Amino acid sequence: ETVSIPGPPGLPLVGNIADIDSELPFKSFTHLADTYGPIYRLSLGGQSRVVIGSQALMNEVSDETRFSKVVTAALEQVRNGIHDGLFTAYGAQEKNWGIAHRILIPAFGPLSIRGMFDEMHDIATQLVMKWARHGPDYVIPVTDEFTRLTLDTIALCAMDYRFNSYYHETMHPFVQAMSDFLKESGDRARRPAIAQMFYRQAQQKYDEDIELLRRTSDEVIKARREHPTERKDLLNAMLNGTDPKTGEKMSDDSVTDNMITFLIAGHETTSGLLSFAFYYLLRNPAAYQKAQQEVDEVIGKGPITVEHLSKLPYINAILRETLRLTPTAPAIALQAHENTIIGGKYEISKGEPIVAFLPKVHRDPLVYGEDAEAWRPERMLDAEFDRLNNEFPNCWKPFGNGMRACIGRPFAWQEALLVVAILLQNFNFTADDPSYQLALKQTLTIKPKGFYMRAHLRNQVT
Ligand code: MNH
Repeated sequence: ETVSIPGPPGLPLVGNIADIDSELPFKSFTHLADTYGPIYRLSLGGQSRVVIGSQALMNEVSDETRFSKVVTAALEQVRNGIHDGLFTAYGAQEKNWGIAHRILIPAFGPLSIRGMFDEMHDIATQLVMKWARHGPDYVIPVTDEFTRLTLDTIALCAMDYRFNSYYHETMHPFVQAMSDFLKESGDRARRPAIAQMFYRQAQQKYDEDIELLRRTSDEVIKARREHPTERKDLLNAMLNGTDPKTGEKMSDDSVTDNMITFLIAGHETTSGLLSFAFYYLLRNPAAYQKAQQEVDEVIGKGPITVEHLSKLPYINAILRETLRLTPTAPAIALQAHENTIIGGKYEISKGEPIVAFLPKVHRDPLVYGEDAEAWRPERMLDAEFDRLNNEFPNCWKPFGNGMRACIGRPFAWQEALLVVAILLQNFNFTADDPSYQLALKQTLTIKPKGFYMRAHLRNQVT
């Protein structure tokens, strides 16, 4: 017996466009789930899609024999700039995805990432120096500062390039172009195709931004080809690596697509994670104290080493719990390979996008209990985290699923652990406005909006 999937009624032609807040879809998706439950159907841009928000349904669509990633809306637009790069590729049917995937898996593996520790530390130390110099009168725009940090880190680790973002008020032209390109991709996804021709200036700016992104990457690649190095970075992995399956190398275009992909995929998400982590820490003094105590006991006042990072279980749990409530990539989209039924009774057509809205998946009361809405790092300590994942598979999916899961996860994790630790080691933080209420800013990712803090130096700067 099948039942029809509930959902808001919508209007002819425009469908449910009025049900989605274009500035903050997060809020609308949450509200719709509260109204219709863990599965509902929407019609957007002439296409229907199903939104899910429970562990049981997440677990079902994580089965890669029945479902796989689908590129929709904004992501489809991002392909205008980076084509079949890893993040925007349709899948294994695009040959470049497989070649890049197999060449890059080892380059993103734990060993390679350990090798990037010194460079991550270099950038993190610069941030410590900056905040130490500015002193507690400086009102830190948390998300902007972390975005400078994560961008400088990925550029240095991936291709030995220094944006030096801390020293500039305005962002590097590449960074501006990237951010404008992403914003316009999102806006284009919301415009009906027919309206596109009325946006001639926007189109021209979009084309120029893409040109600038590709030209800058090409220059970095050309410089490396002319002056080869022994560095074990992502650029060398892409230029010199051979696909073990086909024996092929990555094409020049594919190297450029993926270079830009890492800069895009590799900075906003981690910056958001760090920003939310500090927001929750300042809201939860007991957790803050535990975290600082962990740093003082494990690391003390000396320099942080890569070995320290595996001995910070509480900070590890803080990061997991932060991505549970505020997954900075808040949705992933999947499609069924055949017409099928999910949840035992809901019909889904082959190819229809199924949007897994992670903030709801991650708040499933059957998994996380009565206090599912509370930020409580203790539930994410290894023993409890393992129990949850065994009992409720796929209950925590901030890095996506299967073959198309995040390739940068170990990179992001090492960076985030290091930054939280080095900051707690060197400063006491206070909220600039103790009555700050969490507000979100949404692009492809989510970040806290209007969140500021102050940094009071504790020890000698390391
Ligand atoms: Mn990342 C894919 C989340 C950091 C590079 N990433 C994904 C997906 C999620 C995700 C979710 C799956 C998207 C989808 O199904 O459509 N990523 C994150 C989060 C962080 C993150 C929450 C930080 C926190 N990601 C990073 C970093 C890099 C990176 C850092 C690079 C240095 N991510 C990628 C790439 C993919 C991806 C590349 C696409 C992989 C593929 O499909 O082959």
